[in-house]
Amino acid sequence: MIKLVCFSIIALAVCLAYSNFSIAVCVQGPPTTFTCNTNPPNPDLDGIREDINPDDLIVNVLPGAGVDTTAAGGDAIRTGNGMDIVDVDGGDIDSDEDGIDTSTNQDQVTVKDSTITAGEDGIDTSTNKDTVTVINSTITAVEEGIDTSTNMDIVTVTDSTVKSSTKEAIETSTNIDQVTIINSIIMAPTDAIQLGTNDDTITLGTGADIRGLINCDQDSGDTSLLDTIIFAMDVPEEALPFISSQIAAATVPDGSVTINGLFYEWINCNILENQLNGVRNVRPIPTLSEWGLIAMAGALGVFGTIYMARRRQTA
Ligand SMILES: [Ca+2]
Ligand SMILES: [Ca+2]
Ligand SMILES: [Ca+2]
Ligand SMILES: [Ca+2]
Repeated sequence: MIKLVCFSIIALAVCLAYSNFSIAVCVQGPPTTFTCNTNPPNPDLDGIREDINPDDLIVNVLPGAGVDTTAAGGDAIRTGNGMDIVDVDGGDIDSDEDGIDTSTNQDQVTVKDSTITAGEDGIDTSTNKDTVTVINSTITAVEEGIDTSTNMDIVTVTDSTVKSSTKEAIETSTNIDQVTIINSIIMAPTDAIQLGTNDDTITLGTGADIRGLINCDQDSGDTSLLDTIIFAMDVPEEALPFISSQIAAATVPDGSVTINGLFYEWINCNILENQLNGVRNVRPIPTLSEWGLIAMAGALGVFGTIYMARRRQTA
């Protein structure tokens, strides 16, 4: 009887230890690395769930691979308390809860050429200093598109769309956070970007299309803070003095300005920094069909010259 109990306890312990590492269908190996590829089942319908695993995990979603937990429930990719690295490259992530949730500790999430559709947060990196980089991707979330929570976080969005239907598209919460938006649509019903308490910096590059408010400090609007918006977009050289004067005249903590036809409105921000880059209106490089026309004109000219020369000789 004691033997049986012992055996059961050992079996249970083995089971628990094993389950800690074997929840995902995405291929595991080495133990702290998960790779989602295009081998069946694709999309992975169970997702990766490492609820409180303290290990530092690496998750790679490779081009063409998908994780879809909309039927099974739960987050699509959830890592535990370790320092985790999640890299989605050409992938498709779907969940009724979070798309990617990296939990506590310093995590790094990179999403490139991918789509994330989430019923809760698109990317939730929880506490500690997290880095989120989104390139050429679409994140559509019911709650926050990107939520980096407490501690100093760095969020960079390039050539992408980040959209929330009920909350903020980007929310960085407390501590000194840095958000950079280049050539992207950031869209939410009220605050498109919400930076929490402490001195945050948001850099707006060329094509930063913020559809909603930039809220530098959701609770206070404390004037002793140094929440900064940096306007760092390219503008036509001839418009540079006028746009610069518009930024100089814009008000804090609440105000607005229009640059390159895009409207920016902020609340609870303290400093507006002008890093506009005046560019000369360069003639665009001819397209292939235009080159074709140029080549044809050139050829006709050459043939014309030869023809005229021959006529002159025969005359
Ligand atoms: Ca973590
Ligand atoms: Ca974290
Ligand atoms: Ca933060
Ligand atoms: Ca702030």
